Amino acid sequence: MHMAKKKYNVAVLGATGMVGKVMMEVLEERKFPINKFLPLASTRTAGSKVTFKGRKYTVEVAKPESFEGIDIGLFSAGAKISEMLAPEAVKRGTVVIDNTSFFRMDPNVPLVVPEVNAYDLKWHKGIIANPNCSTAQMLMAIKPIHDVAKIKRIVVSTYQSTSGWGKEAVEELFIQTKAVLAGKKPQVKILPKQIAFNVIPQIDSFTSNGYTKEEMKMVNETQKIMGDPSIQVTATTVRVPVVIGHSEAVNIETERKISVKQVREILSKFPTVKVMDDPEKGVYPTPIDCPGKDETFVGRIREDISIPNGIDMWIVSDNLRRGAATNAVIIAEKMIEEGLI
Ligand code: 3JN
Repeated sequence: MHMAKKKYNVAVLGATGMVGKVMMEVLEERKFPINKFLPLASTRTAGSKVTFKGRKYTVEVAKPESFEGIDIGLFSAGAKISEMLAPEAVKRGTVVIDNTSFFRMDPNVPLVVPEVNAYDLKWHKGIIANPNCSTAQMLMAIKPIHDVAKIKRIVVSTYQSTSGWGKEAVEELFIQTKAVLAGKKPQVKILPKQIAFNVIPQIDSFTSNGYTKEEMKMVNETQKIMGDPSIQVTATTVRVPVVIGHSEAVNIETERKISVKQVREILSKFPTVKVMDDPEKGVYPTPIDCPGKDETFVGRIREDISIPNGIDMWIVSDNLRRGAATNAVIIAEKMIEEGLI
C-alpha cells in the first residue's frame, strides 16, 4: 500500500537575513517535505516580504505563540532571540535547529555536523545546535583524517567573508570600496575597522585570554563535535574583503603518519568534500568558486616540513550553506529519516 509521506510545518526565524534566505533556497532545492511554511523575524525586520516556492509571504514577528503547530524551527536571528524563543518553541512541541552560538556548548544540546556526528542527534531534548560556519567547514576535512591518523593539534587561520557578519557587513564592503575608489574617506559602522582594501584580525569581541569569541568557538566546538577534548586547537580568525566563502589555512599534527596521497584519497571519499588539488595546473579552491555550492573544497594539501607528522591544507566553502543553512537542513532531514522528529 502506498503511504503518503509525512509533511512538516516549518518556521524559519531570521527569514529576512542572509542565512534565512539561503535556508529557504536550500529547503526548496532539496524538496524538503513542507506542509505549512512560516517566515518569522524580529520586530526590526518583520513585515517585509519573502518568496518561497514561488509564493510571496509576509514575514511575521516571532513570538512564543508563533510556534503553535510548528514541527521544525530553523533559527538564525541572533543568540538573544534564540535564548528567548527556543525554549518557548520546544514547550510547544517544535524541534529547534539553532544556528546561533547560544546553545552550542550546553551539555544538554547536541552540536552537530551531520556528516561528522549525526549519532549525537538521538539524545536531543528539543534543541539541536548548528556550529559556527568556520568550525563546520573545517571539520569536514578534519573528521576523515582524525579517523585514520588521530589528530593531536590543529593550527588554523581563517579568511572569512563579510557575509558571515550579515548583509550590513556586505553592504559596508561595497560602500567603503566605492568611497575609496572615489578618493573619499570610508566610514566604519558595522565591522570593527575598514574592510575595503584591508583585512581585520578580529571577528566578534575579545575574551579575557586574548582570543576572540570566534576563535574560541572554533576551539570549543571542534572538541565537542569530534567528541574528543584531547584535540588541541588554536585559531586566528580574520575578516577579508570577500562577499561569500570562508577560506582556512589549516595545519594539523597527527599521532600516526599519514601521506599526502592518503589524505587526498580519504577526503575524496568523504561526503560533500571535493579535493581540488593540482597546484601545478593551477587547481586549488578560492572563495569565488564556491557560492551556491554545498561542497567543502580542499586543496594545497602538503606535508608540513617542520614536524614528523604534519599536514597543511587549504579549505574553502560557502559559509552561508555548509556553515549554516545546508548544515541545518541536513540535520532536519536526518532527524526525519531516523524518526527523531
Ligand atoms: O563572521 C562570521 O564569519 C561568522 C559569525 C558568526 C556569528 C556572528 C555573530 C553572532 C555568530 C555565530 O554563529 O557564532 C554569532 C552568535 O551566534 O553568537
